[in-house]
Amino acid sequence: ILPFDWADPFGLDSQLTDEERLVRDTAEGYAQEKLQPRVTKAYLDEDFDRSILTEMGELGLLGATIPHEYGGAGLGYVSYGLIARAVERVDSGYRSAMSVQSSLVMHPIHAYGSEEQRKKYLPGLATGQLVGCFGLTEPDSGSDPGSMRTRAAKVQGGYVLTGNKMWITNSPIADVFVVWAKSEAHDGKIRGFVLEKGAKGLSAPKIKEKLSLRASITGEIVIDNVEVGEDALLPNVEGLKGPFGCLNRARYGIGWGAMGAAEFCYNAARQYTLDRKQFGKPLAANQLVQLKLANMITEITLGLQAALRVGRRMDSGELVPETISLIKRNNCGKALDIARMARDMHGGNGISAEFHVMRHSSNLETVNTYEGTHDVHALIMGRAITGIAAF
Ligand code: TGC
Ligand code: FAD
Repeated sequence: ILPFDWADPFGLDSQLTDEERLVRDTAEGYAQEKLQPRVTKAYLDEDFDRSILTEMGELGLLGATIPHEYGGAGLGYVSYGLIARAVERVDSGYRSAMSVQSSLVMHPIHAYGSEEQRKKYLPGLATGQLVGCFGLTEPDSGSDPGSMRTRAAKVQGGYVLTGNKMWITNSPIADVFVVWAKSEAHDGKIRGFVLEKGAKGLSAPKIKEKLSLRASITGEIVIDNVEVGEDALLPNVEGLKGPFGCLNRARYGIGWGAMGAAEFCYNAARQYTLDRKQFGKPLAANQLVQLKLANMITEITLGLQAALRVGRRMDSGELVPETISLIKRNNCGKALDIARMARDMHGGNGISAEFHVMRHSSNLETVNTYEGTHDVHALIMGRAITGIAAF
């Protein structure tokens, strides 16, 4: 009989390879040493420090699954998930910056781009010299991206794009914009285009006064008759499966990341209730408190184990999108519950920035919404369960 490990009951650590443990230790070391000390000020000031992307790039944390020849680390999806978990343990906004760059910008350029596009953009994105963003959502098209209005008209030698994208992570600081538009030249089908900062008619105003994900920068993309050459089109994908193919990877990473935020909150609630005394004994001596801690670590353990299972399947070439919906939905929803509970267990201190739990809880409101809301992922699963699309 072995003792119960309150931090890792199922021994996740022992299920990792040496390489995965090394990646995890690198990401955790960076996140704790470099990100944790600056997150509170960044959050309060609603400021994203651009140099975080170059720091991550130096450590190989951007585009971790992209092959070496394009500047990536050539790692598997379990390693990518471990990076997301380590970074999101500090802040969901920092994980956002990493996952947009890796899964939503580098992945489509690698998977759907020409060799020229790969060589032109991927090495700079891998080092963080270039920042990327992914424009799918529009003011009137969120859960239903198929209703997008952004259009690409054909002109001689290229395209002219027009439209507005909304709620776009990293857009105000982006150099490279992967934008999805309905293309006249392709029967109105959705196609991906790579736009570059500085193009005439392209701007990305910042969305201010967010009450969630404040350490991440979010903006619009205003595309006002932006003219691009033929070489801006991602040649190798057509239709919504283009953006969804990227979202599969990013949603999977969020499944891990949300558990990192939840682990922070569980650890904080455990330590706080052990240290704080009321009625002459530690808060942790009360049955109600122990029940809450037991519920937290149960959901975290199951959520991490599920994320590991999905990652192992992806690494062996089995990608089942509905299983990604399962972990994205469940892990975000449970992490949000855990963060709210941890906030409650900290009493009045729980609302202070110093204790971090309310920041995590506010962040997880976004994480539970973006990349497909909690309910939309239930509908994706519902369609696979019943064969009936309910949206
Ligand atoms: P539907 O008919 O289901 O599918 C259209 C085409 O796409 C294919 N497809 C997929 N391909 C690959 N992976 C998947 N997961 C796929 N899901 C669908 C499908 O086979 C079909 O292909 P084809 O060849 O037949 O054309 O499309 P629908 O319009 O009915 O979709 C409905 C629904 C609900 C599934 C979908 O619209 C959805 O997922 N909505 C949520 C939108 C969303 O997730 N937006 C995310 C925006 S990006 C973002 O939030 C980034 S935040 C980043 C950060 O800061 O971390
Ligand atoms: P809506 O689709 O209007 O949904 C509103 C509510 O209705 C939700 O509760 C939803 O679950 C529910 N609903 C919708 N349809 C149905 C239905 N058929 N049945 C039942 N309920 C339904 N997008 C990008 O493209 N790139 C980014 O980088 C990006 N970053 C983001 C960063 C932040 C901080 C935020 C907040 C969002 C970001 N998004 C990004 C957008 C995000 O993906 C969308 O907000 C999300 O997909 C939901 O769309 P919506 O906000 O339009 O909500």
